Amino acid sequence: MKRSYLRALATITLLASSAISFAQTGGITSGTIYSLKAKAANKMLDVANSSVDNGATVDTWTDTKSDAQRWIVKLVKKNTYTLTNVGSGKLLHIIAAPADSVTLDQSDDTNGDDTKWVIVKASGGAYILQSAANPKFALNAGSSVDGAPIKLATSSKTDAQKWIFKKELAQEVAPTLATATMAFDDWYNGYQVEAHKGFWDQAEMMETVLDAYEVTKDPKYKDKFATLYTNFIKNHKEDWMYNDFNDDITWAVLFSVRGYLLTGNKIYLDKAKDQYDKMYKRAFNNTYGGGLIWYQGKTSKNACIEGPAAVAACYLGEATGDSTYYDKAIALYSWSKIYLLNMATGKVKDNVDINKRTGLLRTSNVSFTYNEGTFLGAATMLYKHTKEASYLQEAKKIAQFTRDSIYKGKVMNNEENGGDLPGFKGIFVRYARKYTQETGNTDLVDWLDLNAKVAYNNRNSHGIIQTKWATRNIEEAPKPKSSFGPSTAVSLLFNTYPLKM
Ligand code: 7K2
Repeated sequence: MKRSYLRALATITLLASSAISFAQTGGITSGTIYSLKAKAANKMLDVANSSVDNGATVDTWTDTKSDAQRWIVKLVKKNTYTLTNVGSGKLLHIIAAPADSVTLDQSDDTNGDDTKWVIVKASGGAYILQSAANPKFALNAGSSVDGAPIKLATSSKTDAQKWIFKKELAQEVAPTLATATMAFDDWYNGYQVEAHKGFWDQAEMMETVLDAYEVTKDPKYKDKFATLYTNFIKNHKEDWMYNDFNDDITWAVLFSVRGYLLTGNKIYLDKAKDQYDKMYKRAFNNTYGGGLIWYQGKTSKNACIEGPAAVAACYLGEATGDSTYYDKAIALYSWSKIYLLNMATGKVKDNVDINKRTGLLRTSNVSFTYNEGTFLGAATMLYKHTKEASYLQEAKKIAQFTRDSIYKGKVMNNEENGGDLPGFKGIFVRYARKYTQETGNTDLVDWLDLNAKVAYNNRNSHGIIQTKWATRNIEEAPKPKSSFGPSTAVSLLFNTYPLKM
């Protein structure tokens, strides 16, 4: 069982055993997990965006079975309780002295009355929660709109102030196998991924299926991959060279070569080798000193081709025993260090191109997580192959840049706009897993676990998690249009389980 799950159980047991000496409100069992549904609004008492931070707003939301909607109710004095959010471990708290319209947030235990609630039994199996700081004011759900903040209001005993308590069982805290499996099924079936006809997005979703197989070894994922592979060839033919995006070819090479390494099916290897070799031949030139062009006929050389092509070459070297593939990987990586990789910071810049007016080279300063991801992977694989410590140091730089500079140690919550961007983070976490497992460096583990836990708690009622992992999925019906963005959390959940060694 996962450590975080055990920790949650231990907290509940501790809370259950502590309070027995005061009179309890009838029907409420101290130490039990409850969900609270607002009677009039018919929505759950919820921590906004499943935040784990002090000060996060408490609102109402559709029932998504999230731990952000579950509360451990603990008796602290006569008929008076604290409510601890299961997702965050923080307490239901008023942000100011009780008055009409004072809002609620979650907070560490203040030991004051601002985190204590007098629970009064009302009619129809419901309860009223009065602030212990001034019982004239009660918790009021004024709106049934998802995300409407809960406020205090003068006690009226109307349905807006009635809450239906329901006992809930402790559930697993992501990342665990069960949470990853549920997220996979809801995504895969909900979007009919097998019928999707995309090229590079489909390629990366096929990698997510391979992640599930790699981590679980459950043959059902191998079978799904076989179906996806057949469909991919049906949709995009045996020879992909009609596609001018060299990166597209390379993403598809990645699922092919990994498909071989994980299943032993030689057809996948033959495809990977054939398409990689053709891609490399047409994409490599000596402008700017080397590297692959991103798109046939254009002049830019982009991290989104150099990184995947270096990783694919390492996999091909591993799969074929042909060391010239590793030579290619080393050459692409070394060339990328001139223009794209800032090894002082760990940042991976998007592309280098010629300025047609000045004739000088210009490196784009923007960075995207998939590029940090593939170069983290390339550095890890080249370290494993060469045993040169500089690769390990560089991998660590890229990993820590992503965690600390891009995300400040918080949950990854961006790249939501556009067709391609929403899929990027799923690629990063794939290589974050590889880095962790193959180098033994644990510097990303706690951060990735936090990402997995919060992302899972932000799923909608269809079990779909959008690409902004720290934001509750507001798209209840219909769910987010594209399957690619929601695939990233599936990648996250499998690639973080079980990451600890
Ligand atoms: O400019 C490139 C790349 O450098 C940049 O990171 C992204 C940002 O945009 C393009 S890459 C987008 C392509 C990915 N490969 C498949 C193509 O269909 C797609 O346009 O988004």
